[in-house]
Order: sequence, then structure tokens, then C-alpha cells
Amino acid sequence: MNTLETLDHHGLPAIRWQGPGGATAIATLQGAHLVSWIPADGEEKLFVSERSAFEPGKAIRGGIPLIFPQFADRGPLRQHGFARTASWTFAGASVAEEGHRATFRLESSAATRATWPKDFALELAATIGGNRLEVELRVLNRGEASFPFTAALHTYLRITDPARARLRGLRGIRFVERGATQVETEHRDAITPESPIDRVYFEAPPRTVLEDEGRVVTITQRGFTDTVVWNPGAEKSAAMADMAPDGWRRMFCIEAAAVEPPVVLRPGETWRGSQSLACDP
Ligand code: TA6
Repeated sequence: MNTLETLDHHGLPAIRWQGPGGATAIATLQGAHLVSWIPADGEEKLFVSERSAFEPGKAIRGGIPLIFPQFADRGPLRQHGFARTASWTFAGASVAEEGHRATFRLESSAATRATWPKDFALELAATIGGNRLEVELRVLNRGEASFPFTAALHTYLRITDPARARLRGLRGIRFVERGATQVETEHRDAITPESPIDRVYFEAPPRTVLEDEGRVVTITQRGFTDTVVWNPGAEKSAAMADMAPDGWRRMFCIEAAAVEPPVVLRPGETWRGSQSLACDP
């Protein structure tokens, strides 16, 4: 693949590459964080807040943050764990059947062991081609004991109008609202980001569909058992330092997640989870 370059993305080292059909993507080495994906139709599909920090050690608001080894505040670590702010290495580019792939790696170190005393290796492989993006997370347990983890690909999809955006495919699925303990069942055919939402849907179906002003993105997940749907709404958006007051109107997080129960990984084993996004041509 000869269409790969390194660049400085708002001060953070990053990789940009091209896939078949003219698709492009950019990922920062901090967090192996996808901050742009433009498929063959030429339109950016990921939302990144124009007020996001791009500073070492600070989470980027938007794109595809990789959450590991703790989802949200479900454990003793800092919110969403350390992988999204850690420095990853670029492990190379390759040509796959589905398109052009960039792979990033993060291994346990003295710094990660200080907060989470486990031996692990993570790989994040992002493949683009035509109208598709596939992101796969691999977690290898290099230690001598099993460890539990929770994880997510916290994808911020760009929308143009919260009144028209519709997420379909979660009807009949059990969910819990953030901060609540009671498990409820989704009764709607279509979920809109018009009112704030922050839910984990358990044992979610592998496929959901986001419609937005005639555009359709099919979201497929494998390995990840749960789907998280998040939009902070107007009030919370206005209170966030890294979000414009109207930021909520332009994003909808549809996250492939492994939250409940946590994954328990045995020594020497590798766990895989992926999310793919396909835009209708
Ligand atoms: O995935 C949903 C969520 O856990 C929400 O509760 C919300 O806080 C969001 O993630 C963003 O978290 P962050 O740490 O990036 O501000």
C-alpha cells in the first residue's frame, strides 16, 4: 500500500491512509483513535467536536475512542480506562480482502501496570475500502492468570438533523439507563437523539441501521455483545468544555460494547471484537 502518510493532526502524531475507491481515514497514535473516515462518497462520516482537546493524555471528543479495560465508571479505573489516552505504536499497513488496513498496537508497560496490573497486548486494525470501515480490537492475555475487562468502540457518527435521525434494530432489547439499576425493554422501532439518551442495550443484535436525511449507515458488530447508545442532549452538551452547545445536534454515538458481563480472558487467549460501518451508496 503506497498511499499511507504520517502527519501531525492538531499537534498529535497520526497516520492517514487510503483505501480502494478513494476512501481515506486518519488515526492518531494516541489511543489508535480514528478521527476521520471519508468513504468513497466523499463525505466525512465521523463527528469530531471542533472544541475537542488534541493534547497528550486528554481524551479526544469524537471519532472512535477505544475504551479499555473499563467501560465508563464501572470499576476502579478512571472513566473509560486508559487505552484511549495511551501512546500506541503503528504496527504496519496491509492489503486485505475488504480494503486497506492500518494496525496499531499497545502492550502492557510499567505505566499501565501501575493502574492495572495485567500483562496484555492490544491490536486495533482499521480497514477501509469503498463504502465500508471495519474496526477490530484484539486483546491478548500475556499473563499467567485470567483477567476481566470491559471495552467499547465508542463511535461518534455524524448526523445532520436530530429530528430526522433514526436508529433501528433495538426493539425488544433489554437496556439499562446510565445511573439506573432497573432493566427495561426497548419498545420503539426507531430511537432518535432528539432527547438525551445514555443506555447500554444488552445482548444486542449484530446489526443496527442509522438513517439520517436519506443517508443510511448499517452498523454490524461481532464479538461485542452489547450496544451503547449515547447523545448528551442540549443541556449536557452546553456544560461540556470540549463540545459546542449545539454539538449534540451533529452526533449520535452507536457503540459496540462488551459491558455486562465483563469478558474474562484466560492466559494465552485472544479475544476479538469488531464494528463495521457500511454506507449505502
Ligand atoms: O458511552 C456513553 C458514556 O459512557 C456516557 O455516559 C458519556 O459520559 C460518554 O460515554 C462520554 O464519556 P467521556 O468520558 O468521553 O466524557
